[in-house]
Amino acid sequence: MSSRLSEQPHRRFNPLTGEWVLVSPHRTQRPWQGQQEERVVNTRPAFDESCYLCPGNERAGGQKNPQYEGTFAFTNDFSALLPDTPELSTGDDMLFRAKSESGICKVICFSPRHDLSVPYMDLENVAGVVKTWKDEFTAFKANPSIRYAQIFENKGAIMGCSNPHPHCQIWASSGLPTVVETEQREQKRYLVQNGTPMLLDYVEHELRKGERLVHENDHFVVVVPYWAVWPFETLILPRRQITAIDEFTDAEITAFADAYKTLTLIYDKVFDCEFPYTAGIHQAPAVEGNHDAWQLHMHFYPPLLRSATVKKFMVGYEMLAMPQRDLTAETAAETLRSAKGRIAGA
Ligand code: H2U
Ligand code: ZN
Repeated sequence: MSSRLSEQPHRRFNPLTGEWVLVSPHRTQRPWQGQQEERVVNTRPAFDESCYLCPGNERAGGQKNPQYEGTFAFTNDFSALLPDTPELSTGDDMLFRAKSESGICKVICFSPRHDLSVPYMDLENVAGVVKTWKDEFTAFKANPSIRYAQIFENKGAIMGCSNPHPHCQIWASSGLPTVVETEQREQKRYLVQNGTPMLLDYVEHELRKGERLVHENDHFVVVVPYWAVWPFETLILPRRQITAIDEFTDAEITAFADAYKTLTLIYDKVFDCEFPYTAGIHQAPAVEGNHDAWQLHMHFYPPLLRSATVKKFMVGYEMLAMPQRDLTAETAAETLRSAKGRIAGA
């Protein structure tokens, strides 16, 4: 992009959502007298007898966790979606429209260790998490009442995570969630217009340009997307077309684990803290069909902006007009690459 444009206030287009983000590079120097978050440094024990996710402990619903050794998946005791919801609808009322939604919600503990988040787990164990995602997705695909499986991780109290024991969730639903529906529509539009999957074209451009690259291995690439909204937002993208996680080979499971582990380790190095984020995989619906436009990808949305204690707020103009960011995607990628340089052995 022309260097003059990147130094001026400008807007950038997100082709996945069809929305714009306002970029104001000159604004990073403004003073901050607002809210400060607590700096989160991990002082957790390997086992916490009061944790409802640790092996052998009792959960809120009264069930006891097994002495699990790898990942442990269970049905959420407070599921937002239930499998036996009757099919009801208000019909086509223009102003008061509703229909029932059914589904299954699962919680997946990454490992028995209460203290080990993804960046500090062995690569093999992170691969075990990715393998569990593949197995869960495959099972949901075989379930005729499920249309989509949303895999996500909320990390850190600042992101609403209710328990520090490393875990993620999968919410599988009878309908397509709205963000996924939007990305599907835009990817289909791109395929019709260009004849190739959007994110496959995109990753090739990013590899050629290099300015937003954070990490790459044989199968995956990590970039700060050109249209990033959150300060250190990133995307993990495959190098070949992969529409959903059930297509991952064993080598891709390990390579995806490497991207996940390395990126989160880089994040922890940026401000020397346990870096919070919400992350999740977008992929084709968990039903057989033509998913040619889809390219699986994982979004990371970390809220921290300028230090371990100052986060970005999505309020005011962002809520009422359009999202806005101060530092450019290129500057954020540079910061992440220099944090990567501080990882021992990198
Ligand atoms: P977070 O990923 O936002 O921390 O959520 C943890 C989930 O764990 C949350 O959805 C579930 C909550 O319903 N949970 C159980 O299933 N059993 C429990 O004993 C407590 C929490
Ligand atoms: Zn625990």
